[in-house]
Amino acid sequence: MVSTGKPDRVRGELNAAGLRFGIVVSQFNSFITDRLLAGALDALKQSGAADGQIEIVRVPGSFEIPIAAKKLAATGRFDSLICIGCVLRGETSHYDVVVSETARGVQLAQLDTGVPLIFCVLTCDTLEQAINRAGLKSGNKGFEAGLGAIEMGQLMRKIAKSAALVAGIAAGSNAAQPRATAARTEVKPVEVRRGLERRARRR
Ligand code: INI
Repeated sequence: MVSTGKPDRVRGELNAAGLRFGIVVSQFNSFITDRLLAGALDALKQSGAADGQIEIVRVPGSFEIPIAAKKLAATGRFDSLICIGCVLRGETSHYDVVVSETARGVQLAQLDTGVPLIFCVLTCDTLEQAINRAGLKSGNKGFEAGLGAIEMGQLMRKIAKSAALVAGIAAGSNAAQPRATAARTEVKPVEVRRGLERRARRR
């Protein structure tokens, strides 16, 4: 590659062809999460994904998203996953616990597995705010998550490809060394044997 002196910009294209997606959907506040799911599917399909490229898994609440997402990511079947949930602030501190543990769990799962997990868990004070973010006034966050899943899936493939290329080049230059070593160890016993044979004939 010829260097232009400018930093390389590596981005994933918004093309879902050939990518495999998993979607984990919380059933809690399904009135909202179903709309987010519809938005995510819309983004994937508009970008070229067929039904067979998408797997949908449902969990009881947002708190259960991380374990399901991690298990799915660990199968190696997906380029990226979308985590959909909606947590509404109530009177208790349960909201804070569910929000922070869900976010923490999803982040840990993507770092542990190396599979991008797009965080599409709405955390709102009111149902009205959630409705607005699920397609009414502020767009559909599920649609944005769908685009994020495509971009990250493509980006991961690009990074893996360039890493494999670099590893291949490195293996190519190192490969000469073990072969040479192997050749030396193969030749040596023959030379030693011939020397011994010559010496035996002289006697
Ligand atoms: N789960 C949600 O996804 N949203 C909520 O608003 C919510 N509230 O408010 O409690 C919620 N709770 C359930 C939680 O996610 C678990 O399913 C439950 O605690 C069992 O582990």
